[in-house]
Amino acid sequence: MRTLLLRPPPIRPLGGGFRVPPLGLLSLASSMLDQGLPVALIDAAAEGLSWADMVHHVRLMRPDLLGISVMTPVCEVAYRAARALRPFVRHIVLGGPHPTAMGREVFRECPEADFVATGEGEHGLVHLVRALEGRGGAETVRIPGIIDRQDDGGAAPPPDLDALPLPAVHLLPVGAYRHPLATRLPMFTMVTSRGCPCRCTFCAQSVSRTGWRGHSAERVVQEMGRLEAFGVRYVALYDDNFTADRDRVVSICRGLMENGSRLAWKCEARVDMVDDELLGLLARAGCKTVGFGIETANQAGLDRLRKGTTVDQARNALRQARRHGLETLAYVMVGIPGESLDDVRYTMDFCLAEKVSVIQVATLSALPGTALWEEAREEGWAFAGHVRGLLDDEVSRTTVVSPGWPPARLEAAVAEAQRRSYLRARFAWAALSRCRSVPQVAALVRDTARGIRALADRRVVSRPR
Ligand code: B12
Ligand code: SF4
Repeated sequence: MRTLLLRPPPIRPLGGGFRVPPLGLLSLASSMLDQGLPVALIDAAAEGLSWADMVHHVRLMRPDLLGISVMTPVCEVAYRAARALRPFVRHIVLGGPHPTAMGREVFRECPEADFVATGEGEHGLVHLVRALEGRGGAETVRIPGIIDRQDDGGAAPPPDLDALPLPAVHLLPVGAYRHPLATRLPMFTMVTSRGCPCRCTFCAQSVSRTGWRGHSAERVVQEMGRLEAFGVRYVALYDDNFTADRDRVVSICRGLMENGSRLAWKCEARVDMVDDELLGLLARAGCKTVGFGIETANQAGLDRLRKGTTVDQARNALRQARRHGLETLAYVMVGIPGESLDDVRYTMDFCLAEKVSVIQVATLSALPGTALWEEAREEGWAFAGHVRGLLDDEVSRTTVVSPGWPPARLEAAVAEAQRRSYLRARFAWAALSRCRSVPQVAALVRDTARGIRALADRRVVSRPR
């Protein structure tokens, strides 16, 4: 039984400064190997494969099972791959955040799919492969976490994180990955926890609907050490909420320092889940950048999104991080119901006054499964407009037309905020100082030119996390 897990190439190529590993597929592949099941993992985006190359590879491999990950705003990429590869594979399973939110509806959107995987997929995939091996063509599988055309196996229990095998990093082209904030190369990514204890209305969170669960500090230190031994020099931690358990973060930082780790890394945190002492410890343990979901500097806007934080907490967190020499990344949201263009300007003034290193501006977007999605449907808000990626044209997502934010106003506000964010000496200097090689400088120049062209087009733009 041959299984192929595949990330298709982008429809339009991403800028040279941004390409990160498909951690979900990597975790699935690692679990399969751990169970003695053969698996191939192709990151066509990182391998630089064209669509024709990808079809050629799969035609030669003829896998029995093809697995693809789907995110709502870019589901068309996954569906297009399923259509193109259908003739060369026996079964197709789609998993990830979009199938988790949509369930059986995915069969309608993508008739090529045979199975839909919901939630964290490690157990479901292993059981599906075993069932397909043994069932000799039966139509239904009834596995928790797997929906087939006849049956729904129900929810899969979330895996014990520390029981999952360490990621089989060798399956991916480690040297091909890039992140604009990486201060060194090679870089890789990791998640040390899944889920989040908070409930901001716009957040799809990850597929973990069970609150927050973390790997033990020992396991995190071990995994980072293994990446370092593999030659990786920078790690972007993609946890939704890295600092949710303060004691765990303290142990991770101490563990890294005791091991003499030389890794540089970044993480994401909530402004109410850091403090001066913790930020100092992060910096001493190799952290270079902390990303904060600032969203808005207006308390009413934060409350409207049920963010659960205050503007003072945001100011303190940004100042404390800076005091410890950390770069700060602020995620800012345009289109919050009840806010005006002046409110957005005020938020940008706030970030600029706090000398935030990178300000990422996005529009309010309602993803299925979120409280905002329900609110938008109940209130009859239109779903319209596309958010185009600054460096990646296929990062487009439906934007809600929330009260007070007709598309033209939203577009103008985003364009103005992005100009203020990206056309800044501080931003340019920080980006340049992160470059360690001539190709990195060349990629920066290319991406900058592309970004400036996009800004000049005045398209509604947003950059991925
Ligand atoms: C890293 C990341 C990225 C990376 C890389 C994504 C990738 N290909 O792996 C980058 C930065 C490129 C990215 C981009 C975007 N992202 Co993103 N991203 C994340 C982030 C922070 C971590 C993902 C991760 O690695 N998780 C850890 C792994 C272990 O979990 P996982 O990927 O969910 O995989 C598990 C399950 O989903 C399932 N599974 C996944 N795939 C499959 C496939 C099969 C066959 C099976 C059986 C199971 C299965 O099993 C896996 C193991 O348990 C998540 C938030 C989060 N914490 O999950 C957002 C998240 C996935 N991103 C999201 C979004 C919206 C985007 C963008 C569309 C953003 C935008 N502004 O437009 C872009 C799309 C860009 C593009 N062209 O593809 C949303 C998706 C919501 C949704 N309903 O689809 C999330 C959940 C963030 C959020 N809270 O809103 N993202
Ligand atoms: S936006 Fe951040 S803090 Fe809010 S629920 Fe999502 S991950 Fe948690």
